[in-house]
Amino acid sequence: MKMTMRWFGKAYDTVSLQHIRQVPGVTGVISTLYGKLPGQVWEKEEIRALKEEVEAAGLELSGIESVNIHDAIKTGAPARDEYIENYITTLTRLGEAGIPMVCYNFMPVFDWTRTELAKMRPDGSTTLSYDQSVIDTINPNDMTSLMERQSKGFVLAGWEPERLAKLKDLFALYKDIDEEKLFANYKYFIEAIMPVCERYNINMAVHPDDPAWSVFGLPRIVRDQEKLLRIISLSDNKYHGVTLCTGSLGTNQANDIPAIIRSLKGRVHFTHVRNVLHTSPGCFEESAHFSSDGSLDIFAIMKALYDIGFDGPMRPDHGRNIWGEVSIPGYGLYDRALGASYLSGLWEAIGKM
Ligand code: DNO
Repeated sequence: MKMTMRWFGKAYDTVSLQHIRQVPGVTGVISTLYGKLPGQVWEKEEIRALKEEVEAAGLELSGIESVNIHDAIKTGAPARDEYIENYITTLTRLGEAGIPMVCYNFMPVFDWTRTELAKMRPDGSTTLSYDQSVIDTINPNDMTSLMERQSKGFVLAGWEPERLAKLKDLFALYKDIDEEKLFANYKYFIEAIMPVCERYNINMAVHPDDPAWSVFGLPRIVRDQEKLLRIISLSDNKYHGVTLCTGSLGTNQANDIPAIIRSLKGRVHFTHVRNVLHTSPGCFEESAHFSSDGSLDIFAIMKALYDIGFDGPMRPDHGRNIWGEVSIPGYGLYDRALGASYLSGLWEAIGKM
């Protein structure tokens, strides 16, 4: 396992590479070219500059999160082949730069969804939370203002303004797309990109849907063990794998995450480890990483990852905002550093057991 942290780039992040470098055990960052729209080709020069900046700080660029997928690919629209070509060009350039892992998602319209970005916890920290009853009563078009109101002026990955401006059109695109069609379009995409991944040794890691169920009536297919195994069966190429995100899969209490990890041996290419606290049916909040603070057994999760020989990048994923830190919601330095240290400690202990 390689411990990493997500870094949004100088123009967007409140956390510097120098700070990340001082978190014990962290050897790399996961980043992306923010501002790139789904479908856009990434320039060689931009990739090189990002890599050099990270390496100059004594860190490794351990992977990209995300190269986003254009909706024409997800919906199987006529333009999909053109966008797949663009995706392949971007992967080729990332491969030439030696990037070993690319995370992406196959969620229609919305990426991760939360209803509050700064819910106050009893200890005075704030965190992201979700309440299904709010989602049930809200018009999807109002999600934009709900997120904007709470984002403290930061651009949230997955909630880029350019994307949200087109919500109505996006919903129209998915009108006839059900789970089966989404699976078929996914297979078409994976088959098309596997040769370039194989050529450059790029592990592709699909991120689970968050929360792990359908929102606003949109189909979502990356959400439980059965569906993950079906996704893996879309290609027997080992470069086709998953981002094991415990916080996303853990939104559904029926998901046995250690069992899911064991069933995906060899195909877990990236891990996001964090905890969630279930407060009532359909409601959860992001707790501190410790098992004692949330509903997930983080020790059992780390043990399962250790047992399957997981050797890819891991990141502590979201943290609470603590000690008065103002940051991109979920991506402050302090609580993620505590999370990284806790996870590295568990890993060392499991190794020595
Ligand atoms: C949220 C993230 C997601 C993730 C994408 C991957 O904090 O976990 O936005 O990066 O779904 O494409």
